[in-house]
Amino acid sequence: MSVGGATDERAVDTTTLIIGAGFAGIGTAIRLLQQGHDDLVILERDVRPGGTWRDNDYPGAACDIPSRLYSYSFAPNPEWTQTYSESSEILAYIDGMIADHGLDRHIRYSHLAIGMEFDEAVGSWIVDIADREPIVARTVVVASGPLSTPGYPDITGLDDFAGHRMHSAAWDHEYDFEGKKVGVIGTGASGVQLIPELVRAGADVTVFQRTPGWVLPRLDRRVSGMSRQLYRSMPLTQTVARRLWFAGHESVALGAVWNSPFTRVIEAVAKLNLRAQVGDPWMRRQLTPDFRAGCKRLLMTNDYYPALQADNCALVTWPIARICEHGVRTVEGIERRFDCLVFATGFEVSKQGTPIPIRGRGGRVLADEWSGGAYAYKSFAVSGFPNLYFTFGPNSGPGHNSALVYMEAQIEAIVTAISIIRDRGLRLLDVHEPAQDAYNATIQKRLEHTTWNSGCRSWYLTADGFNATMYPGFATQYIAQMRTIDFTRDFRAVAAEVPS
Ligand code: N01
Repeated sequence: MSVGGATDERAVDTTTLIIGAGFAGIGTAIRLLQQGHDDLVILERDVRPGGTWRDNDYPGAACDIPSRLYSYSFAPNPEWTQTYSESSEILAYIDGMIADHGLDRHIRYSHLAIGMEFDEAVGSWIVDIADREPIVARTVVVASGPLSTPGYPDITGLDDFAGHRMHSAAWDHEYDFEGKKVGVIGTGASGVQLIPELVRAGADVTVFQRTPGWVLPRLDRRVSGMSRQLYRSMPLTQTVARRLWFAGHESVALGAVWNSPFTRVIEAVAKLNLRAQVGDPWMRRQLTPDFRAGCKRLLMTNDYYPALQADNCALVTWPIARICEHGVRTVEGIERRFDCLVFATGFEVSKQGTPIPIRGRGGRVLADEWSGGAYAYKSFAVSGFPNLYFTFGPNSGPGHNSALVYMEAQIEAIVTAISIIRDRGLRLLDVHEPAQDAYNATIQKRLEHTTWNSGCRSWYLTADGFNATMYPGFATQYIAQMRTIDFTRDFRAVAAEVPS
């Protein structure tokens, strides 16, 4: 591998190391290559790229954000066949970007990063990789995604179940659901997509719901061949469509982020949707949320409520007491027997942002620094951990707009930082702690006025209600803050020693 060009030339294997070949890692690599950063390596733990869209291939997996907005503006895709694309099409888009930009030669598959330490003297990160030699890199981008490890619920007897079991993020495609008695735990964004498919597949489905979510209609339609031809021949039409969807989602954020009268508007639309789709008053009551819309992810689906009312589906709202050898017992004492249990229970987020142990300047351990709640400067850099950048770091979650819109803003900031290190021949670039503290004080203050502070429970919040996940504002504001980073005022730059 080539050399970063600072004090100890042999010590640096690669200038930039990206951890993860999902959307964030691929997007970062494309923008780095476009800026002339050819010396980069992407570590991927799996044998295929795609991250969340590779792992979440349960039946019905699709994006609940319109495809025009769920793609990079620097890699538009005129070929989307639906307003909301299915996971296979999104994966094909990722594969297409890898092919178009020749990224495969940069990706090291089956390379699992397991820890990293900053060598201050050299100004580089030593990244440990399972069963392989470490790689030394001038800069590292953590793009491993906050929702990458399947989460199982803390229910007594979880391992006692003798039947088949699977998680939405680790689907068993060999299993034939037809005629099987299937219990589904979890009714979040993944649950509402897969439940209708299990009902359609002829399973006898029992849905265990702990908290009903706010459900909005999904305005999906096929994109005609003529429209795709238009998008291909006039790229401007793609930009226009993207802007329209962007504006639409910014208006949703008005109600779903801020605890405001607009929140009532979203709730009213969702209640009308419930009334239109569910005739039975008892069932409507069971499906009516008791928290402010936006606190959990809004659910966009047209076939979830109909599926719950199908003859081969039952909704159970009694809390689960325990999982037994043959099924699930609820608190009223009834044990229901199943052939298969499906967990649509989300992801392990406790280690969010620190998927691996990270040791920075002076031996500072990131997990310790974040033990009271994760924080960063503008979500992408942490003081004491120079030359290290995060995609989807603390308080960067979009909630109600496209993750890719936020990601693109992060990527631009990261590429700028890495270019500064290269162009100025720096050993390290480290954010000033006061700048980071001031930023986080503002973020936490603004969070007070959001729906996430309205007393609900959500994976966005820690058990004691701290929000290190979501950005308290509009995508427009987030993009603006990422474009106006003052690298001179807010960062400490240390030049590499020039060998005499
Ligand atoms: O997971 P979740 P998800 N007993 O954590 C329930 C992204 N995503 O995989 O609400 C009973 O939202 C839990 O109940 P409750 C998106 O960012 C995007 O669905 O905690 N139930 C809930 O119903 C999303 O936010 C797309 O009371 C238990 C469910 O399990 C994120 O992924 C599509 C329980 C978990 O819901 C996660 O969504 C899909 C227990 N002990 C997902 N523990 C797009 O289209 C948990 N639950 C872009």
